[in-house]
Amino acid sequence: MVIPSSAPRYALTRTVVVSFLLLFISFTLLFSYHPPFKTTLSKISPFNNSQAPHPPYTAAIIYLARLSHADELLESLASVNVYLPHRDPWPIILFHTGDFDDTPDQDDFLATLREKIGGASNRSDRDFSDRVEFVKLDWVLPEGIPHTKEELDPVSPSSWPGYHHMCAFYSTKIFFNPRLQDVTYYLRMDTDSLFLEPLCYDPFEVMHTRQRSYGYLGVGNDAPIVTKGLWRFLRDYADSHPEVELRLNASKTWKWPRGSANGDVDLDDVSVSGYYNNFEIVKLEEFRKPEVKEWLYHLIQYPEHQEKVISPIDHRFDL
Ligand SMILES: Nc1nc2c(ncn2[C@@H]2O[C@H](COP(=O)(O)OP(=O)(O)OP(=O)(O)O)[C@@H](O)[C@H]2O)c(=O)[nH]1
Ligand SMILES: *[C@@H]1O[C@H](CO)[C@@H](O)[C@H](O)[C@H]1NC(C)=O
Ligand SMILES: *[C@@H]1O[C@H](CO)[C@@H](O)[C@H](O)[C@H]1NC(C)=O
Ligand SMILES: *[C@@H]1O[C@H](CO)[C@@H](O)[C@H](O)[C@H]1NC(C)=O
Ligand SMILES: [Mg+2]
Repeated sequence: MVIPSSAPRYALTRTVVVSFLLLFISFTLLFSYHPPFKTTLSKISPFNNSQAPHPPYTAAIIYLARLSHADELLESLASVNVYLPHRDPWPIILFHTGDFDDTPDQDDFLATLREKIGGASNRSDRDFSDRVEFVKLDWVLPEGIPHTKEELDPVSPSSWPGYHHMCAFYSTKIFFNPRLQDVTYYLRMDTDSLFLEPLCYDPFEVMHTRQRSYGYLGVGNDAPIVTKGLWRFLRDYADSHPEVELRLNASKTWKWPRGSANGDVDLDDVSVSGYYNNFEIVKLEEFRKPEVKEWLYHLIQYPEHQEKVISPIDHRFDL
């Protein structure tokens, strides 16, 4: 796997950043390399929002929220309010798993938000806090894996199962979430993601006018401990999907790991590159294409696949 030496190395201390690596893989399968999003943005002139007609797309800013992280979420929302320009007052969707079920909890949160940002923003005719929506998610563990921490022995017991649900949500389920059905682009923010200075362009406009599918912050790689089995899974997938293998073969940036056939390299020690997606912009339609759905379908079947995983050294990798 080739990672440009200039690629930022983020301290990805949290485990199983599967969400971003799976996205990376999806996109590696789908698209040839695009230069990082930010390199293209400087060419775009600042957005002019005076009396612009409705754009031919819809957008949303999304978070996965929890009450325990309400303070940092408020900070993040305040930064969106102040620094993110927009041609339309797109909704801000706070996905949650029950923390905001009660209307008083929602009202309290919004009241605190209003207090924090000081009333109506100047940039839209709709108050910022009026754009906030709460959307409940029902998280269920996949069939085919043990459902207790003790039996499952997850790589990071302290973050089981929430973090793992989060990964499954952002890597597969989100593309088919009913609330996002008619949304063209979403911008994901984590509760600890912040805009630090004004953005001089509307990112959704940029995605649209430049016909982009994905915008991201950087490329990094996870500790191999959290991606065990992934290379073999990919290898199996490519074997059973020649059209995918053909695309991988043709890619200038994608490489199977070298040196794994002679026994020197255990694939489980080889890191997998992925997008660092605490901030990302996604064109949903791209992830709903049949060939991507097929990949996502295989991903969610993975617990069963694990049963038939083979020897740690796979000779087919000596390409
Ligand atoms: N509701 C809910 N939200 C969660 C849970 N775990 C993580 N999140 C949220 O999901 C988003 C992503 O989680 P992070 O902990 O930032 O995971 P990450 O981006 O892979 O890790 P970092 O690189 O350290 O940021 C954040 O907005 C979290 O607040 C959970 O168990 N429940
Ligand atoms: C912004 O757009 C409006 C309407 O299209 C136009 O009249 C105006 O001149 C534009 N302003 C700038 C600074 O480009
Ligand atoms: C909105 O903008 C006007 C001037 O353009 C300014 O006087 C006013 O204080 C602003 N209001 C807020 C809430 O920022
Ligand atoms: C991809 O490349 C490998 C190694 O050159 C080759 O064995 C394989 O047949 C190729 N696959 C396809 C689908 O072209
Ligand atoms: Mg994060």
